[in-house]
Amino acid sequence: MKVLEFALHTIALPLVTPFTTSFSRQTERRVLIIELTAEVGGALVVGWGECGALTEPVYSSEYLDGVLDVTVEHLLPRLAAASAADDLTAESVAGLLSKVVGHRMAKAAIEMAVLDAQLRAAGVSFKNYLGVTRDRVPSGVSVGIQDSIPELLDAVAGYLDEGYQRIKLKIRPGWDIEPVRAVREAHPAVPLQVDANTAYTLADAEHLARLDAFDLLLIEQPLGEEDMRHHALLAQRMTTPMCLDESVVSAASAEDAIEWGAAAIINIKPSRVGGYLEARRIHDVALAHGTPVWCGGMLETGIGRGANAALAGMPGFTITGDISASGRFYKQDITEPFELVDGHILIPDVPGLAAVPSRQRLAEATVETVRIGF
Ligand code: OSB
Ligand code: MG
Repeated sequence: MKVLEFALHTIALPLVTPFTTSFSRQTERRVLIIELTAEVGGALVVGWGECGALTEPVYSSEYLDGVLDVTVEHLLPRLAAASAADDLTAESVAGLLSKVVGHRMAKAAIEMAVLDAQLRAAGVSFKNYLGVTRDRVPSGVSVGIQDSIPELLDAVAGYLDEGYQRIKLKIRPGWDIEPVRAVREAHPAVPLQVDANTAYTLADAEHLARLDAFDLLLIEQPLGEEDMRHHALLAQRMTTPMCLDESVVSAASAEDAIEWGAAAIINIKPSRVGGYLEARRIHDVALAHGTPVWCGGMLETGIGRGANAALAGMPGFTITGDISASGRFYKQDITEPFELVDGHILIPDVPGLAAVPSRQRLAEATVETVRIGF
């Protein structure tokens, strides 16, 4: 394809309730949406991408303003020659950007917009591109840290009433054993897991092993992003299966984590690993090793949410992911909302990655747009 313009929209969406993790308390989601206008075989096509980065570098080293800077100054210019030769494809984006170290979330958003435009031009759904045969995926919900255990129990009961099939509790030192115990006692049979977002060290092994009493599906990223070996050591001291999120940034690191015993399960987030194509490679590596995966989230708008649902339809995704309904985070999304249907999210089967934003909703939510002409 030949690119005409990348429009980088920074939008702000208020959250229905504050989302507190071990690293931050968010009341709004400020997110970069990429609108790509391109010419494919003489036809004008628009593609949409969404960036996973938060406003602060507290989940990973990337953050919104940094993503904007690297995208404008270092990433988009590297696509110019291929675009001018009408030779740009989604499959070529990662290679063209590979000299830039890291910045995977920024790269992922660009690749996503190109892939969306490419699939739309071809009239192919992401689901079919991936060879997915399922029509829907079970829906789980990530429950933030609450001010008290009664409030947590209320929140969990509300999500279960809505039909969510799996509960993930955010934990941190001081909010771990007792909240998990309370939820487990209130709901003895509910599929339950925890996510610490790197808040512990190996010195906490004995404390974390107390979570083994609660029949958890997994514990997600208890230790630091770079502590692969410590995760392997911790895994030997707990019976709860070890799952990595932050530490797995590529198919190569996924293979390391599996081979070294640092991960029995992997959370795949397309944005964290540089895009949907690398996410698929992680899926393939894990499937070959018999390691289950599930699809995580970054509070996606409908744009990323629909694409995540399609990815999670692949056969290795045997564990319920964090693909909730849009209403879990947003009163008003920028796309048509994804709803829970019998505890599931339906996998979109329309050309492209899935959803497109409404022009009016996008305009209402936009804080700033930067346009890069090609
Ligand atoms: O660790 O999975 C995480 C949100 C922001 C940053 C990191 C994480 C999360 C979530 C929410 O847990 C997942 C979602 O529903 O989008
Ligand atoms: Mg996580």
